[in-house]
Amino acid sequence: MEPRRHSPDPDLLQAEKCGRTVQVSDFIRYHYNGTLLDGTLFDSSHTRMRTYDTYIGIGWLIAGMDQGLLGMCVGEKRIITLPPFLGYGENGDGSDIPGQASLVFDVVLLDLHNPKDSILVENQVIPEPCIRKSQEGDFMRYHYNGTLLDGTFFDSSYSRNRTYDTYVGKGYVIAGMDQGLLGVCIGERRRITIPPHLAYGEEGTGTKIPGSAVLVFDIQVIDIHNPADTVQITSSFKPESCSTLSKKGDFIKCHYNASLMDGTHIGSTHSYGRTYDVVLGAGQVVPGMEMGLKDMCVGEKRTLVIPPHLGYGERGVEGEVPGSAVLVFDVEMVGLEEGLPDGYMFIWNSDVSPDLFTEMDKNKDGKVEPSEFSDYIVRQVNDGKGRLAPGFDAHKIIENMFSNQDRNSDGQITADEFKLKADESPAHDEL
Ligand SMILES: [Ca+2]
Ligand SMILES: [Ca+2]
Repeated sequence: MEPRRHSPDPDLLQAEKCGRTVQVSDFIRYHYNGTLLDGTLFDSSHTRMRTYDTYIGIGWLIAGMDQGLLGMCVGEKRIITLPPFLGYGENGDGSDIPGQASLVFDVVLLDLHNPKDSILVENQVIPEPCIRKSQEGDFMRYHYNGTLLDGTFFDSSYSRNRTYDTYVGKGYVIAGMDQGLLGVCIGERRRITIPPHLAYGEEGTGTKIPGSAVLVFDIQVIDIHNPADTVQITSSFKPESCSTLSKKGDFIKCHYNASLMDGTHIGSTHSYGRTYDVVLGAGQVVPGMEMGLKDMCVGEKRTLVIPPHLGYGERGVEGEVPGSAVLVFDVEMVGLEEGLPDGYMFIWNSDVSPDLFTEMDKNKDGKVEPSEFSDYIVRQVNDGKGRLAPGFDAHKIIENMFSNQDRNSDGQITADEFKLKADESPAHDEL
């Protein structure tokens, strides 16, 4: 007599329904109530509050269970009835099960794997085009939902509202995840099913992941970068005349839209209602932006992909940019004012007057006061005879120029102080 199964579907139909059924040499975790034919309960995994975990089909179980559990799907319930010779035979188990007892097991299968399993990748949704696939050593930000094989939830990055961030292929995450995160596109979704020997093993972890549990992660990749990445610059539009290119010291005006790699909007000059004004090379913006705005002409449009080490780093910007995020800037340069040569804050456009000091000393008292100095420089700039470095506060520059000339810092420049400065400076210095 075979053990009778009161399961509606034959194994084959079950496999079609659930994808995988219990086979000989699999490892399974299940709950059961064991009763005699009269309904007397002799054993229950439920009352012990832990699953029964075992290999199947290789003699670890009584013969009737070794046969009766074959072909089950995870989540399936079965009632398996055994005759005594497939259970504990003529003598019973010596305590609760009498001799010649038929046994009834009410079983639900929770987990199933084989020690030979590797990870399983399925349910992939791959973006078109796939602009980048993760490689060993990359840094990835991703979201995940984690469940056990029977659907029991154990963890989710979505519920914390922040991505899980890690290096890939370097042993920072469980082995199965390290494998499953390789070759994944930015924006891709995939399900990674990980057997316990590539996850938390026989011990499990915490209160939610039992020993020998198979884990199922549904992940969504937000971004990928490598610490060796530089800024990626793609020019999407160049005006026909594009000869004057931005360089260090230039004062440029731009519009931009900023987003994360998954399209999340970060900010836009259009919504701020003003341009983004930058003196290149002055340390006013993150290094990636400095690099991305160089050699660009007015009217040009670019997309800049800035990795975090050239952007806002591991910390990000509170409430705006997540830590370690890759940023995407769609930039249009709308204005460029050429800067002064490196190190200069003021230059003469034409020849310097031979009698500067006298011209500056308007009230002819032999000293140049700050107001006389400032008035004079502003007039030269307005008349087109001199130029201040663009993008900075003109009053601050002029104040600095004055202090440089006022050697003894008494608030006025004498003819001697002025001469000293003029002697040691080549033409076209600050004054
Ligand atoms: Ca004076
Ligand atoms: Ca002085």
